[in-house]
Amino acid sequence: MDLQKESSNERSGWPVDLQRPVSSRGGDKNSERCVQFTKSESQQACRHLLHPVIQQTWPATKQILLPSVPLYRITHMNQLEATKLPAIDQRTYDNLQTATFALGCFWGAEAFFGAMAGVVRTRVGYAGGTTPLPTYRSIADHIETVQVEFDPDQVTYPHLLERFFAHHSPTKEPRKRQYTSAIFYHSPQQEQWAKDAIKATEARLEQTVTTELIPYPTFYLAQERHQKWKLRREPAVFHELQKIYPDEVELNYSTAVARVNGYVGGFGEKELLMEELGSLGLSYPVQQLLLAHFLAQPMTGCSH
Ligand code: MHO
Repeated sequence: MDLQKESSNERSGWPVDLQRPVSSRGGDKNSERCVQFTKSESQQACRHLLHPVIQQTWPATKQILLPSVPLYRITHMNQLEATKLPAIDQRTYDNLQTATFALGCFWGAEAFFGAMAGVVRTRVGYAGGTTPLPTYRSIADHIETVQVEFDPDQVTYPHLLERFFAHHSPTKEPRKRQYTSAIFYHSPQQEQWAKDAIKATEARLEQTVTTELIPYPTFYLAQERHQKWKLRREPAVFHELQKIYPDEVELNYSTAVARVNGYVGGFGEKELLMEELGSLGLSYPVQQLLLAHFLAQPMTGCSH
């Protein structure tokens, strides 16, 4: 199949060859915006669609859910309409890296990392279990997880680890497997840094750290209502970003959206917010509203 040709389905944009069913292709009512792929299909799709989640290796038997709108549209849109995008989303990066963490409820965790300098994209999902196709309602043995793409020239993995350990209680037993503290390492170097950080945290807290250290597995993207949860609770702000990114996949891929999701929840540093405020794609009144939310919010985890 020539994936460079735009032989794509009108509605979803996936190449038509990938539209045919693989067994039931999901079937969960919450995954209607997802399409299920086998490994070889995913690899082809990955090359074509530049999907960040699947640029990893995984066992041949595993399948993965991808959003039903492919990211190559973003590439097209960036070329065609670059000037209409928020300035922060027009930046380009040579060498982004991925970090995957679990630190309790993923709503707050995504906002926490999204507001951090050097973090370029965030998304939430499920990882660490064996049950196929988890969803929020049938999470089974998976853990709520946040995945972060970061620019290592601006923020290092050890710094992300330091923030990870500072932001939750890594010595407590989780109230459910769903909220287990875990680091999913993507390379031997990340594994070593994580081990060092666990040791340093144990020395600092004088307690045993219960954080699980797990090789990066399949990551199942959560349903869109869980992505950028904090932002979705503030309609006046959310709707301006939705106007720029009417497509949910594009919305979730935006740095501006990741940042605003963090700032609206009170996360991040005021200096960075002031520096970035004009680059987030928001009108002047909504910039002021964002600032007001930032100053008023107590940096809550999961609640509204
Ligand atoms: N509010 C829920 C957690 C939601 S979360 C995405 C609770 O605290 O039980 O797990």
